[in-house]
Amino acid sequence: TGQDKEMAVFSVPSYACQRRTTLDNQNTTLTDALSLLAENAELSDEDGRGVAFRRAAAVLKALPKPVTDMAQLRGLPCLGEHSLRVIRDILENGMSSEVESTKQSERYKALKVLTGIFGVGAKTADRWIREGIHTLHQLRDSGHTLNRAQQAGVFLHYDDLNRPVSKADADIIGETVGKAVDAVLPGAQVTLIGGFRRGKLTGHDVDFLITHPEEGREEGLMPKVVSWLESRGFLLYQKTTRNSYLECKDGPARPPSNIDRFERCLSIFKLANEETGGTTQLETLTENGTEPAGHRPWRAVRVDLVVSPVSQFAFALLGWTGSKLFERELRRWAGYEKAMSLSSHALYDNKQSRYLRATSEEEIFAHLGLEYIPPSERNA
Ligand code: DCP
Ligand code: MG
Repeated sequence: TGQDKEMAVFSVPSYACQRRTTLDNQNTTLTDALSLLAENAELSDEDGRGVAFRRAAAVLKALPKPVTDMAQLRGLPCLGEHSLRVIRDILENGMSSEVESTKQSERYKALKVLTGIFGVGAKTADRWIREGIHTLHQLRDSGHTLNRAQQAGVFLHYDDLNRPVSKADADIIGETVGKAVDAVLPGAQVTLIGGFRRGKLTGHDVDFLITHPEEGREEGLMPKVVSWLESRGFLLYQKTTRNSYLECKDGPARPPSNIDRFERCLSIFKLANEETGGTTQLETLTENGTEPAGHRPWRAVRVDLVVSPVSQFAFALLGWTGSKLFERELRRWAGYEKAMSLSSHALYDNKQSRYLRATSEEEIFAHLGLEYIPPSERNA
């Protein structure tokens, strides 16, 4: 019809890993609304609903223009009945009553506060809410025994860890990590991964991938890096684990044999403020027992370190660059469309019953029969 001609008609492939999604989102009102419902579902242990909302939001993020009319969405993938209802409400009434009531609900507010604590996930938060704990004060007065991460999260660094980290902060931390790695294993390489590699200007943490060009030299590297950082006062908290990635549900069918070398360190960095001199430090503490942010010359920042053997580097790089939905879609594409299992360690071809090697992300996309998508276009 004549009306359709004036309206932009969109066409989008079904898997997010087939699309170029930049940070230039033309539909933020709609995607914010769907992301909030996704977050609420995920926090309520409804992962299926969460993914459905995330996929719908990702389709809208890939559109070159703002959506103004429901007719423009005809034929687009991943837009279920529920997501379409939310979009229609916003286009017609300027808001979705479901989104607004979720945002206002005591449960959602409490989930946000409690999962804002370092080391507290949806399950723990849900258990506390069922006990009537909705705020940090109620948690503190409840007499619950908190683990080391949670104590750091509640009492020491709650505000800092819930403030976005800037790219400038990420770069300063990158220099420090670079120095540490260089000191304990010359020749080892540090790469910025996660959201900052995708070009984001802020993040909830800073992620780094460490490797060495000679296979095996990276073994035992993490504890040395951590001691170097710790002895110089850069760490407020750290917990080093092995293979945590493999324990997640979407892990690969089978890991390669040298898998146990994969190490990860979840840490909290002490980042010095730019302008240190001048202000005198006050001795007063806030009610939480936290030093007020304005009166101390540093802030706490979450930093995630991962060590990978060079043979797995391309897979680790691809797997840790994100976005989370892009990663999920890559694995879904590999499994459903190619009968392959992709992890951040390897790619296994189920038909050929063998691992496919790769030394670059480009090669992995090629193995998967996908056009190469650079990090800045993986913001699904
Ligand atoms: N990742 C993953 N599985 C995990 C942990 C991480 O697939 N168990 C991947 C997907 C993420 C990337 O690693 O994109 C980094 O994780 P973050 O949670 O730090 O996510 P981002 O860096 O993308 O976002 P933010 O800016 O909030 O830090
Ligand atoms: Mg990150």
